[in-house]
Amino acid sequence: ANTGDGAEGNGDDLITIGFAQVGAESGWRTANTKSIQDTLTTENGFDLKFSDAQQKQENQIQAIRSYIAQNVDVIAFSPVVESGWDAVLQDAKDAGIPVILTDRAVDSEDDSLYVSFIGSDFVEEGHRVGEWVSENLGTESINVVELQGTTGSAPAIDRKEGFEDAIAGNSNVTVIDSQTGNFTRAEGKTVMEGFLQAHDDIDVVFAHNDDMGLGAIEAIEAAGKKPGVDIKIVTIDGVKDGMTALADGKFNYIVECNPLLGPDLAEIAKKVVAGESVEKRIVTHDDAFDQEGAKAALPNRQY
Ligand code: GYE
Repeated sequence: ANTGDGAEGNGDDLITIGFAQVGAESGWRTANTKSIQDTLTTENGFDLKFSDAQQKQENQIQAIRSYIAQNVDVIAFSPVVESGWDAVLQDAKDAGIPVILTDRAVDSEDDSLYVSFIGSDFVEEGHRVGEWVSENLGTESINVVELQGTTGSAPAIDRKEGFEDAIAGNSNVTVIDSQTGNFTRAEGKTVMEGFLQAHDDIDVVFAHNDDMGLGAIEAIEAAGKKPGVDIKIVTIDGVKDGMTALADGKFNYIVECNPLLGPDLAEIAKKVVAGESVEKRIVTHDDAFDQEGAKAALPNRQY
């Protein structure tokens, strides 16, 4: 592939794409990786090079640098944190390799460093959770603890902001503690154990993703309380385990975050390589579910 002069590439007309994934921290991430690997296949015209950064920015930068060195046609990645990308993105640009952001944003001021950004509106997701809490649980005075996603990541920053904005007008709703659980089930559980030791008046857990909420279930049950009843749990993602917990009454509300970004990525990559113009921002559609909604949706969930 690449410049089309026949001097390099894979000997056919496949598009070589390097994808630098964040890691395998959550059910969402597993579904996202599967969507990308199932879509960017040779049958669909792609030669996919895939790397897993194990949630470390330095690994992601190294992967991107190796894709530049291999002179791939397109680089795509989901930035683990928002900041610190300008230098490597400038190198890709100087090498003439277009970059597509999937899922998470960067905070670079120069938006010519990437051609398109595909993913959900995380502020909106946090806002929808906050609205639901305020309207359904905030009719009396409630204490909320927050399990934040990875520090410095776009979804953690934006979901916190959206939630805070939505509850700002309701003085019944107070966030009494907030810490990162790094988007994993294990850390969600540990942080929740700490919250339960420090506070005996927790009414609601707001977890930035399902996995941390699932960890919180374990901590709450170990403390002899009923998740979903004694302590309500609201989360974001809508993966199978999260939807099952919601249908079982252990979660109370989920705002979906769609991980199936492979098809949009394939389409944008093809257009970019063909020299066509592409949309700078593609916002994915997200649903929301309460317990009854989860029961109805579960049989047809893809992930
Ligand atoms: O919500 C979480 C994952 O960036 C939207 O990352 C993604 C988030 C998702 O670890 O489960």
